[in-house]
This record gives sequence, structure tokens and C-alpha cells, in this order.
Amino acid sequence: MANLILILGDQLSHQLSALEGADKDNDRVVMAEVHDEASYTNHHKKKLIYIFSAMRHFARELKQEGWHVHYQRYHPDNPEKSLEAVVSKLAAEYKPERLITTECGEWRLHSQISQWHEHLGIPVEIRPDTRFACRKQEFADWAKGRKQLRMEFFYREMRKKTGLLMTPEGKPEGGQWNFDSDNRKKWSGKPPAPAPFRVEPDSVTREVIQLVEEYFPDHFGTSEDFHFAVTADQAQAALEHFIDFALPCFGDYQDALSDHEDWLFHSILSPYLNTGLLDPTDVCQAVAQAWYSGRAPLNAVEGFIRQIIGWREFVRGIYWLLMPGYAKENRLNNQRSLPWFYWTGETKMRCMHKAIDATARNAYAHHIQRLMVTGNFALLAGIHPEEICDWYLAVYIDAFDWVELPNTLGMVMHADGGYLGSKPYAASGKYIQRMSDHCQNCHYRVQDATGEKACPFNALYWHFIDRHRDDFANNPRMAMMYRNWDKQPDERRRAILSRGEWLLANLEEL
Ligand code: FAD
Ligand code: DLZ
Repeated sequence: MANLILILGDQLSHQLSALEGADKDNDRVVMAEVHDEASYTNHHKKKLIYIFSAMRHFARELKQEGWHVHYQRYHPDNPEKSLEAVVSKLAAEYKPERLITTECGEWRLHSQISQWHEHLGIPVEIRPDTRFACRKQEFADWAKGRKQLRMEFFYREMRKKTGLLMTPEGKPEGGQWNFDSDNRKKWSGKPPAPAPFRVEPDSVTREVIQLVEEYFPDHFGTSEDFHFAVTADQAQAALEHFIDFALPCFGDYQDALSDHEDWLFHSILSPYLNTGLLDPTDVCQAVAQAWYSGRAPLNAVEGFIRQIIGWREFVRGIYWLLMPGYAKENRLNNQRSLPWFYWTGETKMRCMHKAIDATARNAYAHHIQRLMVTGNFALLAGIHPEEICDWYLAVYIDAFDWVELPNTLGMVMHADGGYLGSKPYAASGKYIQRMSDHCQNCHYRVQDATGEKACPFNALYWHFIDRHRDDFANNPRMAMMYRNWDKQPDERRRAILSRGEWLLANLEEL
């Protein structure tokens, strides 16, 4: 008897475990654009366009390969507003033996799908997601009994497991696991950053752009100038573009920020990796090959591979290890609301304006903007983790709960007590000045901590350090900050704290 095979919007891979061993002639693949998935957060318009267009292209490829595909296009009047409703209807119509799906990437939907067998009246087979180097259970086994979970040690295990950048003798290539200390250069315009890879929208994407404009007009961001890849072949071309033009400088300028360039030397591959258009291991192998063939230096190649088999796998492991309680963590007891300028970009802080403006235009900001600008500000300002997490989930094209949540709640907000970093990534304006050219174009003065025009990051930084003394004073990596703060004259500390208080009470004015 036939099976129904459900493929979700971020599972667009022909090697998906749900398709393994399937019977093309009799089984039926189900894909659906549904209200509930499109509306659980204020998804950026470009994220909706990307997901719907990539889903439609993938369904077309499956049909061309001879699969029977039931595809629901989005319409607000569709009676089936959830994936469960779509699957229920088809189960009643086709009476399949079972529903097969690959485990989904977020707790919200995963917990629903785990209950479906009770409502559908057929078994639901949930297969492991084989698109990751580390299985959930393998991560849990690695984590068991360890006092601290550190990405660096997990990463070394993944290097050994995948053989990426390993010598035949089992040693790391170049004699070191990590070349991060080479990857902290400021970028002053040279060498020029490459133009990002572009695909002009075809008729499928143009139709989806119109749909999103018509039915999601109030969602965040703009649909203008959509140029992301929407098929695996196009994503492969985006990877080749990255290797040819950006990878050689990826390492050097990995931590840089620029007032003029949105994309710098980043790969812009996260949307494709997260939705199945690219396979992470294939991507890492292609990048490693660029080093072996002398097309890119080791600091760039190792830095890039670490992001994927290190950070990306690590955050997924943490997510599944600690959910669902993880999403509710708020160890620094933050209570402030997200300032409105996160949605408008209307702030006099140049770095924040630039990061939010790029986010609204592109549904993308690079890692350092997310971590050290919009993230750092939310940390220093004590924004409630749920509010800032929801913002990150909404505004980026690559945002899915399993990867967004640990990065925001853990890495940025330190709300989990430190799984993603042994100290908070808190920084004053000095850091932004060191890594960017934003400050010279800013309304505020980065060299000042007090006074009306003083850079808000400065007093907020010291206010954060002061108000969280009980949380961090005993952390050896924070000891120097406390020594620096404590040796300031009382009067200066009072002035900075008073400026900090004013800033916290007037966040919307900044
Ligand atoms: P590159 O700089 O070119 O890096 C290469 C790849 O490494 C990325 O494509 C990505 O797959 C992976 N990677 C790098 N850093 C991380 C990381 N910290 N965690 C997981 N993967 C990583 N990434 C997402 O994919 N989705 C998210 O929703 C997301 N939310 C984030 C929220 C915050 C607050 C922060 C600080 C980071 C977040 N990241 C997220 C991680 C990172 O910022 C993005 O993966 C990266 O900016 C994507 O752009 P890129 O492809 O050009 O990356
Ligand atoms: C993010 C998203 C959106 C916007 N729309 C859909 C959709 O209509 N249908 C679908 O199957 N998936 C969609 N997705 C992805 C899911 O919401 C969810 O984030 C992932 O499937 C989790 O693995």
C-alpha cells in the first residue's frame, strides 16, 4: 500500500531520509505552503519569497523525476491552514499505510508532528535528519558527563570524524586546530569586496513575489531586488562564486564591519544550507579542496569549515539537548522591551542603523553585525530574551529555531548561563570602532562615555558590568573588566552609571 511522504519547506534535498526507499509509482509526496508556517512570526518578505519559491522549484524537480506530488500553493482562503490539516485531508482521501517524514528542525512543529499519529489514524514514521555531521544522540553522548560543553572540543571531534583538514597521520593540517587569531583584521576597502552572487527571479519567483506583496504586505522588510538562488543548481553556483571570489579573504576579514559594504567576504550560503539546497559536508569538502589546490589560505578555509562543522553543528546539538526548557531561559533576568528602532532602523547609532537597514533590505546581516552590533546592544540594554529571539527569527532569511535560538539566547544574550561562550560577548563602542568605519560617520562620539553625544554602547557597557557583578565578578575571563571598572574614580563611575540609567530609560530616543 502507498505512503504519504511529507517534505517541509526546509527539507528541499533529493537525498532527504524521508525519500529513501520510497516507491515513486505509488507513494505520494506532500508539500504545502500554509498559513500557520508563514505566520508564526513576522517573517521577512524575502524569507517568505525564498521558502515558497524554493519549495515550488523543488516540487517541480520531483515531478520531473516522476514523483507524484501533492503541492498546496498559499492562498489566504485555503481551508487547510496548517500542515496537519493538509495531511489529514490527504490521509482521509488516499488512505495511505503511513505518513513518512524527516524529523523537523524546530521544537514547535516537532512536538505537533509527534502527536499526529493520534489524530490521523495511521502510523507516522519520523526519520533522522541525515543532513548533519552529528546525530542528536551522538551529541547527547558527547555531552554526557562533561562539566562544560565547549564548541572547540566538539569541533575537533567533528574534524576527526569527517576527516576534513586532517593529515593522513590524523593531525590537523597546518599543525593547529584553529587559526582564529589570524582572522581579526579591520577592512579599510582593500581588497575590494566581491559583488554578491545574484540570480534574477524567474517566472516562478516573480509569481511568489506578487503573492507575498499581496498577502503579506505588513511583514518586515522589502521584497525589492530579490536575488537569492532558489534551486540546488543555483545554490551550487553560489558556492562556486564564494570559493572563487570571497573565500581567499574570508578569514582575514571575518570579524570586520563596514559602513559601505553589506556582505564583505561572507559566503551567504546559510539559506541554502538550512533548507537543503546545499549539503554541509559537500560544501566543506569543496572549500577544503580550495586550500589543497592553493586557491585559498588555510586561515580562511579552516575558519569557514569551523563555522559549519563546529558552530552550526554545536548549536543544533545544544538546541535538541536542552529544548523545550531552553527557550524560556532568562538567567540575567532581563525585562526590557525591544526598542521600536529594531523594526525601522531609525536610530542615530550609525552601526545599529546600518545593520538594521541592511537586514530590512536584504534579510541578511553578517555574523558580526548580528553578534556585536544588534546582539551586543540587546545584551547591554537588558532586552527580554523572548523579544530579541523573536526578532532574529523573523528578520533573517536563514532563520530557523534550531539555529537562531542558541545563537541569540545563548551566544548573544548569555541567558542560558554560558553554553555558547564562557563569558558574555559584551563590548563597548571601542570594539565597534576597532573593527569598523561606522564611528566616523556617527552622530555619537565613540571616545566619550558621558555627555549627551557619548556613544551609548560605552555607558551601557559599564552599566552592564556593574549591574551584573554578582553574575560575572568570579569569572576569570571577566576579572580584568572588573579591575578596570573598580579603579575608576568614584565620581566618574557615578557619572557613567547615571548616563547608563538615562540611556536605559530612554532607549527609544537613541
Ligand atoms: P559565513 O560567515 O559565510 O559562515 C559560513 C557558514 O557557517 C554559514 O553559512 C553558517 O551555515 C555557518 N555559521 C557561521 N556561524 C554560525 C553560527 N554561529 N551558528 C550556526 N551556523 C553558523 N545562522 C543561521 O543559519 N540562522 C540563524 O537564524 C542565525 N541566527 C543568528 C542569530 C544571532 C544573534 C547570531 C549572532 C548569529 C546567528 N546565526 C544564524 C549565525 C551566523 O550569523 C549566520 O549563519 C551567518 O551570518 C550566515 O551568513 P553566511 O552564510 O554569509 O555566513
Ligand atoms: C519557514 C517556513 C515558512 C515560512 N513556510 C513554510 C510552509 O509554508 N510550509 C512548510 O512546510 N514549511 C514552511 N516553513 C518552514 C517551517 O516553518 C519550519 O520552520 C521548518 O520546517 C522546521 O524544520
